[in-house]
Amino acid sequence: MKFNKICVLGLGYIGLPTACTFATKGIKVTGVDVNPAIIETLRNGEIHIHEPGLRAVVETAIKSGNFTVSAQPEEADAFLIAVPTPFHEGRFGEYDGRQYKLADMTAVISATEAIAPHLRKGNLVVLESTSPPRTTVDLVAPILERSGLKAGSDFFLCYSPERVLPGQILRELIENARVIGGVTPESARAGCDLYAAFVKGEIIETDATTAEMVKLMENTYRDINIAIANEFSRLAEKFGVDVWEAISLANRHPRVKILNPGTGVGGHCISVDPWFFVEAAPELTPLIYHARTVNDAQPHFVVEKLRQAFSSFKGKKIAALGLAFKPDVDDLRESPASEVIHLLQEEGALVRAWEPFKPMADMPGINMSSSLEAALQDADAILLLVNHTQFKELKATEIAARTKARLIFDAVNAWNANEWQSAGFKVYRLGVSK
Ligand code: SAJ
Repeated sequence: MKFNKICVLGLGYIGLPTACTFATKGIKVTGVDVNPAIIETLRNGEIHIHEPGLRAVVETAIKSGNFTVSAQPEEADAFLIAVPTPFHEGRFGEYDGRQYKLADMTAVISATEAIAPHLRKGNLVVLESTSPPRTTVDLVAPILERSGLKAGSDFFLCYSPERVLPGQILRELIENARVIGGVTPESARAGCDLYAAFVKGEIIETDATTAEMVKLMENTYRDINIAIANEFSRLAEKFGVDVWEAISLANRHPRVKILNPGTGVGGHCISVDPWFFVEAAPELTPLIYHARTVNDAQPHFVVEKLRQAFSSFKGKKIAALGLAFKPDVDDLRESPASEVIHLLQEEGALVRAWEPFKPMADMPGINMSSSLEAALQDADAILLLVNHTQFKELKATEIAARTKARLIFDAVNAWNANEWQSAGFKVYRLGVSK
């Protein structure tokens, strides 16, 4: 099948790179977003996302004349839905005493409704947003069929999960294997034809519900593995062991690959997606549920560990380094680092946060520093929360000369404890008993 024009709904971390990559392959792309600020930014040739290499791809796409933006979808050969699927704030389900979060599918529903009037016979619609199992057949298909056309026979319908890692999006978009789940085999085939425009990895056809489940399984698998690493950090402290050393030794086993403990699991994927399984089948998911609660509790564990350094946090001046949800990205959503800061502030600590990827971010209730210098000024302690490359490269002796703080807490195993001790710091590390 040949696609001359596509419409991409949602110009976020996935939609924008995907839309522009298609445009660089000679396909006319209309990028659609409901947020006027995003449309305005892109029309001015700017981008609203920090992602290595994205600016160049967007510029190439715009210059080629193939990429335009709009507030509304229009007729096209294919429609891609890449809108957020967060969970509802403040609304929960309950099963057997376990409270679970609920998926908010509002954006998927509105995007699908916006496509329906433009849908023509022979079109392809692909849902990329991470969604609960059966969303494509039970939610998206019925809305599109209000057009009078039948999914699978009049138009093709697929679910194809994005699997790209923030920080590596443009490379992974092209190189990763791509799963295309069709509501019919013909739909899957049409989806393959579309993504073959740029995907160099393997393209694998399956059905839509399998593809949805594959995506949720991938992120749930990672969440559970991070949870066990976090639980190991707690056990190591109890038994007087250095968890980082123990993990590196365990990982010499040919079939063991333990992940890293840290401040918890952030971002808008791994901390959200496992809940879709729990909501869909709470009676079948005790492990998934408990892994989520272990990771959600990890910021509290970090604060408990810090208590070894301070009998009370009241009035203590703390420089917190890193607010992003993970290393070397500027995304501060669902960041466990900010939760650690909020918890410390609740107990009276005076925290100044330094996030080099978004120094002026507006984070409600967090006192952002305009520079590392300003964060370190007057600090009693330095708290390292995110393993950004530029933090790893900080030299203990140089920092010692720039602050009166003589205590560090490293939650991410970024710094060499001996080096910081020699520079005069008292060192605390997550997963290491003192
Ligand atoms: N984290 C740890 N320890 C680790 C690894 C990660 O604490 O050993 C933390 C990170 O600091 C972060 C969170 O987990 O707070 C998630 O980070 P991540 O790098 O594991 O994943 P994401 O959310 O950036 O991207 C994931 C990826 N999924 C998998 O690796 C299975 C990516 O491929 C998906 O496309 C993405 O979710 C998504 O959009 O669903």
